[in-house]
Amino acid sequence: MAVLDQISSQEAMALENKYGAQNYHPLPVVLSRGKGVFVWDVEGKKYYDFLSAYSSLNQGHGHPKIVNALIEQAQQLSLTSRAFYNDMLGRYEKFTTSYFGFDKLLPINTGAEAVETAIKLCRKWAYEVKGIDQNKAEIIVCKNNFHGRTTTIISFSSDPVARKNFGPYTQGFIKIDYDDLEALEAALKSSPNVAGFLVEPIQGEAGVYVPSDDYLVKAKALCEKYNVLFIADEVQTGIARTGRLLATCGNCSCPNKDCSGTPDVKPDILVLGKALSGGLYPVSAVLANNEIMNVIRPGNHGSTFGGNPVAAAVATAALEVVRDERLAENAERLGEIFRKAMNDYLKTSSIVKLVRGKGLLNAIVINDDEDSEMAWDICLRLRDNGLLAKPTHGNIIRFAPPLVMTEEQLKDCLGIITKTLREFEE
Ligand code: IF1
Repeated sequence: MAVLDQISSQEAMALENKYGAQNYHPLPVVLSRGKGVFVWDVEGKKYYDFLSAYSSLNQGHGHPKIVNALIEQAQQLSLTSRAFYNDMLGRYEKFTTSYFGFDKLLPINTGAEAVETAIKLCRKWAYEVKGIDQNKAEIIVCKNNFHGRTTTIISFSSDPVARKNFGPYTQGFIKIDYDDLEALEAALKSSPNVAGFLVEPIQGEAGVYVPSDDYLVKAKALCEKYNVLFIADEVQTGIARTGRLLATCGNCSCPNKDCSGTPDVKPDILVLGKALSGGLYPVSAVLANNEIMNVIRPGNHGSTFGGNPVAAAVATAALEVVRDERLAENAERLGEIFRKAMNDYLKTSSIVKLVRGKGLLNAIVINDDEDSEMAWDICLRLRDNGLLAKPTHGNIIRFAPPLVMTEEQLKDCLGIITKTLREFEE
């Protein structure tokens, strides 16, 4: 059978089970096409995509502007490595640093690589600028974090499944409770070697935990007080997902100039990924101002594909789509509609106990224990009813559609979600 011969869902799943490492437990659906907010399985059944590849497809599947940028650049020049200059990287760096309001950008590929880059950058700044003793730098992280799956990152993970049997672990991390300013200040005071605070503005994988309104702004102020770098991991929350260009808001070029969102919390180091490319290509980035980024010198860091011309072209187009189609505003508006409708449903539900989220990063908590199968069974029934979502931890279902969704489509989806949930009500 040639690789591109038409295959059935069952055949596709059997091939993955036989020949693929079993590092995931996917929902049993085999997708073969995507357009906008829709995906189709190999048998031609159509679904609303309510995961967006974990907030990578904020601009929707197959956005023509981004696809064309990919095709045109790929036909022109795909990769030079950084051994030579290319005509795309500098222009992309200028556009993107201005878009988010930073002096410099370090281009990389995946979110985890960008987080690793931020850790290295923070440590080097600690030794060369702050003056911390060699190999003593500490970075504060939050329990129940998710920042990727490399060995250093899982070294400070709270998830035993992500961490167990991958030791020995990287040292230099202090774990504190999320959304706990007292714990943060205590950690900042605990050692003169604290270099940074790495935090998700909303803890996505943990179950879409939205912190208190003043958490990020006060955490940033504490970091300033103790001369510690505030590192925002916006890989999942960034690029308009939470109703603003960045969940930390920050001096951005977002069209919501009169944004009434959380006060500007400008990170010292900003980590981006996922929807930076609209899900078309692995593109991530670390942004910082000169006094931090200039500690990086030739030979300190890099990657073969980091900053390649296709990544530059695709990310530029993806960011232009976010700006020109005002996706942050759409996410804000539709998110309000979604949470209101789900909170109305919750009032008469025996199974949904909580709805939380910001913009179009939302989740419902099923009134069941962590290891119950109900959330999984609900997602299987949602699939049967034409909508794809997946549980995060146990009894939490994340809902994150592409930000290009229309109000009419959202209301259609709310009908599918509430109809499906009713099938599980006692
Ligand atoms: C999986 C979820 C998990 C991230 C944040 C860095 C990264 C991610 C805040 C790393 C990646 C992905 C990874 C994917 C499932 C998904 C995910 F939170 F989005 F749901 F796992 F927790 N920072 N999140 O969310 O970026 O290296 O993957 O490009 O690994 O299962 P990456």
